[in-house]
Amino acid sequence: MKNFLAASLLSLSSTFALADEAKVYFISPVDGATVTSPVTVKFGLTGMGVAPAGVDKANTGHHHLLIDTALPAMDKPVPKDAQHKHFGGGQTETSLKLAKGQHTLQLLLGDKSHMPHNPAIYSKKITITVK
Ligand SMILES: [Cu+2]
Repeated sequence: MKNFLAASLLSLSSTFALADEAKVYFISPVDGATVTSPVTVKFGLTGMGVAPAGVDKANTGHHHLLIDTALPAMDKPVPKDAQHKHFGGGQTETSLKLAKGQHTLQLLLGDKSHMPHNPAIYSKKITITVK
């Protein structure tokens, strides 16, 4: 009985560990894609839920799209400018106008106050070419 309990607890904790691994990623475009502007950008998220800014709910956040820029400071709210777009309404896609040439895109999840989570949840930085 004791062994059974220990085994159950073990499988329970490994389930939680998996659920903890939240991931944000681009559904489209894919890394290296050649696209035309406006670009439809779709955000994917697993292991967490999307909630609008201001909603205080555990394990949720909203998307930030970083355009042609590096990750911002992780101990401050995500900046809000042309290179840091907030999707505080809980949107999971956008239509993005970009000049011709190469651009980088990266997603960073933020909480109700636009703060990155701890640990921060961000996507791989992808490079696309607008023709
Ligand atoms: Cu935000």
